Amino acid sequence: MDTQILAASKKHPKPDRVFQYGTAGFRMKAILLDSVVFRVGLVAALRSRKLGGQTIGVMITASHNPPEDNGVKLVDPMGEMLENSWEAYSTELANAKDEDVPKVYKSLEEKLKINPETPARVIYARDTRPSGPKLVQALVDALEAAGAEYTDYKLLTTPQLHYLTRCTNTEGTPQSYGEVSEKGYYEKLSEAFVRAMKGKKTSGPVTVDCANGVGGPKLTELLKFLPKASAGGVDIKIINDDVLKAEVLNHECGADYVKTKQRAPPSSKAGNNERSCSLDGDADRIIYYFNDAEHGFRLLDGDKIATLAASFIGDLAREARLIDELKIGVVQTAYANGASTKYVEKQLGLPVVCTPTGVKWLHHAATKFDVGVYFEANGHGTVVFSQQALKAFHTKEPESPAQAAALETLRALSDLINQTVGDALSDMLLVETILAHKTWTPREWDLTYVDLPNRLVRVEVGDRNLFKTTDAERKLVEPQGVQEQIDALVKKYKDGRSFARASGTEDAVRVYAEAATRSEADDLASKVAGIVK
Ligand code: NG1
Ligand code: ZN
Repeated sequence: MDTQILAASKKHPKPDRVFQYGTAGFRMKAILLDSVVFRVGLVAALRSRKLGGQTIGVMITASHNPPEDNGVKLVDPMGEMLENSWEAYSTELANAKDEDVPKVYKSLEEKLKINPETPARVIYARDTRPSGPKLVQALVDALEAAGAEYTDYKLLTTPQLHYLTRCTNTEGTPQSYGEVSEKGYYEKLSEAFVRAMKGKKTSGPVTVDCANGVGGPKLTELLKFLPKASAGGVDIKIINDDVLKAEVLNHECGADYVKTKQRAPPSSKAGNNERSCSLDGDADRIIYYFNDAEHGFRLLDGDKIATLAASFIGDLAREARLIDELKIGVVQTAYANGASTKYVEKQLGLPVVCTPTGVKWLHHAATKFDVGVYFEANGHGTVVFSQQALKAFHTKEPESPAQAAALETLRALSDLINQTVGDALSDMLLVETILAHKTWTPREWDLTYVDLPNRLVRVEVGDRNLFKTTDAERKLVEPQGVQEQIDALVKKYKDGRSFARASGTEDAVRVYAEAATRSEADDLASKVAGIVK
């Protein structure tokens, strides 16, 4: 195997760079990624062998980043993000000299007590970026050199690959997560959607901006499985679904554009008070918004989706008389608007946990609840249900028709929601279901609480690694003295809150600030940015 790995590795030489498995795997300009993807393929094989031949997923995507970027990340058997300790092994292999690749591979095998005879199984997919096919070749070269079995799922959304990874590993067991195919994914979602809607109707259309990414063709496919709008489906108007022109991906559209620019994509023609949403380039994030005749653009971000889901599921749990036996909670990051946190704690009466940025942290914290709702403010999130919760949904004896109906809706939701990872298509159907049940327009949803004005600033610094945090990234411990200066400033602002942390995906420090008024939030953000600069 050594000679095969060495020969294959030589075909994928490493550029003079230091690589790091970050918040979302490896992500950078696609031209730098060839050796990284090759070595990630080797890690996937090792990981699969370590787990007794369970299937590992590899996704090639750079999500909301520009078309010339790409990235690669690993998916663990239950569809979760790669276990933390393996990020370091991936980084180690990614940075090895070309000629040392077989040696580092072998040393990992020995250190982790991996039996090279155990089968290795890997599935993979990619988004629509033009650099994808070449990177897939690098991956295949690694899988062959490492003697792994593999299946190419071609173009998929990131959450579809997570779904397939879990389905593959649970096939034929009582924990089966669904049929192991793309069609199985659409069938599962559409059947669950029909059950969750229970004859309720959505009102008016929803304009879905697909960021000109893989979400466009996949949503078109999903629509073939959903009932027509007139028969209880959703009237979906797809925009920005051009996947043939590479340069338009995430360009003036998509969830990241809408969230950061706080405006609808220029291509959107949605009328006042009409629902709109935007996916990102690999369809694992979603943001809702609408235009209010009086107040203009209104964003319904990840926090608003989390609060909507938590309130609906909380009500169902009460109706199902499960509220005392199930622990329901919401997981956020420091970027969640303070008003949303207050709303969950005070209005919904549910606990909120704050974790560092990055879905893996949120997901992990959410699994500590029976029903864990987690979302990043930027729209990446989902709901996870414990085995105990699922069992209760299926075995609780209802004593009234209302209780039976609530249990049935909970069962449907647990199938509708992609529990492996945030999934824009699944989250969209969840939001549509909840709004239909509540007979809410986006306006009523928006009015549940009022976001505190906030500002996110990107600050270029000499060395972002100097910024070390604690308390779920809400406080700086280094550079010394900086946190004290931030604290002193924050005190001067009504409802002020601000923090600074090094980005895990960009070479910069991010400063977030919120306060009672727009001008105070802007002022606080720029003053804190001035401190960290
Ligand atoms: P960084 O660059 O570490 O702030 C960004 C997002 C995260 C997450 C990751 C992965 C913000 C403030 N940060 O992380 O929420 O989505 O990218 O894509 O939105
Ligand atoms: Zn994404």
